[in-house]
Amino acid sequence: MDEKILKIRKNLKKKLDPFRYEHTLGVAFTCQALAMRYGFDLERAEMAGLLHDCAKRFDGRTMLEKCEQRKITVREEERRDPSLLHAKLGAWYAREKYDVDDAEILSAIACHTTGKPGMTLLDKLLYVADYIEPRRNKADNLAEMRRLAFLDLDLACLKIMEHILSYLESRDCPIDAMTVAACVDMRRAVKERPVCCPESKKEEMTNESTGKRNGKNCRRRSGGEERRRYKNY
Ligand code: DGI
Ligand code: FE
Ligand code: FE
Repeated sequence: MDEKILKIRKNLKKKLDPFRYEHTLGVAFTCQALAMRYGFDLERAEMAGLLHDCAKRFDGRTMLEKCEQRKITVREEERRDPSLLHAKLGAWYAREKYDVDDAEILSAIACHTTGKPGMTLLDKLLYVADYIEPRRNKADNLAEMRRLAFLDLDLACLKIMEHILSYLESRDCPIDAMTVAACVDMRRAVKERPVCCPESKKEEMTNESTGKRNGKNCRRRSGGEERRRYKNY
């Protein structure tokens, strides 16, 4: 794998502009750091990071043409805003030109711009890494998201999605239904996830709020509890 990674890196250095290449390295590195934290294979995380923007070297019209030539399905929203296409076109390049046959890596590349409902761990690692990588400097919540990413990946993902949506709304940008669906799904996932309580807290739990999951005592987290946890970071 090492040799393959080096070859891809060399190729991307030639193909991408220097800023995009630096961003790419930052995302690959951040994917690896998050993979260490959340227990994902480091090489697969690096590969997803390295290739995620490999198609971001064409203008919108060219990407639209390339998708049509390659019979890649283009939704109405993508036709209206073809810059979104670099994600799925990138997944095509990863498979056809960079010889990646790992479906999870291809999925993460394809959904890295909008997200999607039911994101896998790798989808989330890449989505968050793309936003927080060290050379990003525009978003006003970067410091907070960089910290949160290593504490609670799902919550970081949700906060980033919400931030992007409000940014797009404030600028009257067309919003892809997939971006909204991804955010709604992540909000549901964060709200519904169980909290496994430490032994010492068992007695604090009422019968009503106590349930069993994976053999451990759990309860559903309320919105208030979620907000308190987040505020404490
Ligand atoms: O390719 P990058 O710049 O590294 O990052 P990216 O692939 O996440 O693209 C970032 C841009 O995509 C960011 O400015 C927000 C935008 N974006 C995400 N969802 C939507 C969107 N833009 C529009 N118009 N509509 C969306 O639904
Ligand atoms: Fe991108
Ligand atoms: Fe990117």
